[in-house]
Amino acid sequence: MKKVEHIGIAVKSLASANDLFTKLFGTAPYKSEKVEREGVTTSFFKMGDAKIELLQATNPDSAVSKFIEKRGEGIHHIAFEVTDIKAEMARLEKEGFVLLNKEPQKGADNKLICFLHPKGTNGMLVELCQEIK
Ligand code: CMX
Repeated sequence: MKKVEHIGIAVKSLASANDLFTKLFGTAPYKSEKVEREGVTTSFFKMGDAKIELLQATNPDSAVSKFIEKRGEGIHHIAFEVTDIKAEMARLEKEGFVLLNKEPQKGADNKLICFLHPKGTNGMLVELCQEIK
């Protein structure tokens, strides 16, 4: 893995969280994007070489809805940039980690992504992501 690409934060309201994080960081989000398949609307802030992604659920079955219901708002996942996501998925599966999907999926911000189950990673939801060229 190359670096922390972004940290995902689950929020109830993207509009009010955007205001709050704009005040906190002193800079506005550079983009907002809906990811239908994941049931989320996101916004992104630049933070040096990494990003902060705010996530609001778009439906009650979304992973983010369930997360907020069970654990409240807060850090939802940490995403790591990889060069070759398929190779990294194969390596991690061999190491015994539980991949949430067999093939890379199209995620927000022009990325191919794959999540690892948090039960196998000390309670932290890990996302692998590779920039789509
Ligand atoms: N971090 C840590 N633990 C988490 C978690 C998270 N983000 N989300 C769920 N869990 C925990 C729950 O607290 C629960 O723990 P307990 O059994 O101790 O109560 C356990 O995982 C199971 O949770 P659940 O609510 O019953 O939910 P599911 O098993 O249905 O799903 C998970 C859990 C991780 C497989 C699911 O949330 C998932 O597929 N996540 C990946 C996809 C995702 O999060 N998409 C949104 C982001 C999209 C983007 O960034 O583009």
